[in-house]
Amino acid sequence: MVAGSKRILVTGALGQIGTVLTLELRRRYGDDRVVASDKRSQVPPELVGGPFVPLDVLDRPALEEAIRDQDIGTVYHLAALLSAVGEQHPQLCWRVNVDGLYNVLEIARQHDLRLFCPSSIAVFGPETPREQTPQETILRPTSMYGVTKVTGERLCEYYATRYGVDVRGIRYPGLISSETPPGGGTTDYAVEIFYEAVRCGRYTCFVRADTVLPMMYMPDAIRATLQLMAAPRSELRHHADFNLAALSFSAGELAAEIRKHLPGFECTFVPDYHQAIADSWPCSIDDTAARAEWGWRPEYDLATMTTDMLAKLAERQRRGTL
Ligand code: NAD
Ligand code: AKB
Repeated sequence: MVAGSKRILVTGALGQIGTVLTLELRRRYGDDRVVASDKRSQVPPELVGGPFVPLDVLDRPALEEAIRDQDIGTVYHLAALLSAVGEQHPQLCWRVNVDGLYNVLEIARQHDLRLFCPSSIAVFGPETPREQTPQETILRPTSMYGVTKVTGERLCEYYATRYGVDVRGIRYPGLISSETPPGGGTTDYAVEIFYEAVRCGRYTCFVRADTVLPMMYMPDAIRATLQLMAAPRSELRHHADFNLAALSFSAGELAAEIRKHLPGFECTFVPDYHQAIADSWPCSIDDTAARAEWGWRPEYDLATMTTDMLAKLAERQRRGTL
């Protein structure tokens, strides 16, 4: 939903979610009404059809100027560092994920913006119940990324209740997409495995075969995002911390599912530093609140996602864009 006639800004628009979300927003609202932005400035061909502004979310004056000049009413704030990169650069992770979000919230408060600010299953930690993790539960993450995501959720809640900012968000699980590669997370193996299966029929996975994490196919994630943003505000009891579930499978089960389509596919499992982060996250998620408050239902299961991913990647390989 667009606030009045104002335009939409997507921060971190060149990332895994941002590229696909920007395209879908432009399809719904028109190319000119969706301004993509990112700290990086090499715009991929699929996004050149609409406006792009280079923006570092840590530069609050530049962010505010862009929001004023571009007549922005809604921000999808996707600029962030993910868990694996965040563990390599914890200080930068805090700055981008917390200070960047704080800048966006402050500008939203002053300019009456609507916001989408995603969270993650990384808010959970080793003490959280791992099966069917409840909406309201222990939030004691052990990764810096998780620490920033809990902080972000609490900041959003504060701005929603204290200042009435309309800020919404989802605790996304690991997202699997055939379009833009992931940006340095723990769940990246569940995307890389597809790319490498199609490219060369082999993959070395950086978590154990029995590692089970909650995942979701990108079309479901985009649909969820836009559905939450379109929900009547009066129906929402939660703001920026909705649990969301679709799929849970082990890395070994994913390899076996791919092998049904590509029988020669070989996957070996060589756990590295990602394993400790993966082991601190839940296996499955209870998303009753999202279902009750805004009608969430996933469409893809492991079999339908795998069929679609492999078909899309094979098509990209034929076109020479893989
Ligand atoms: P990504 O890493 O693919 O993209 C993030 C983008 O932010 C990149 O294009 C990067 O250049 C940009 N960026 C980094 N620092 C910036 C800065 N200072 N100013 C402006 N731009 C900057 O991430 P993503 O997967 O698209 O994730 C988007 C959001 O969704 C993040 O908040 C992430 O925590 C959340 N999320 C993603 C997943 C997932 O599986 N992809 C799961 C849970 C939550
Ligand atoms: C990551 O692995 O860091 C992300 C996430 C689940 O937040 N995909």
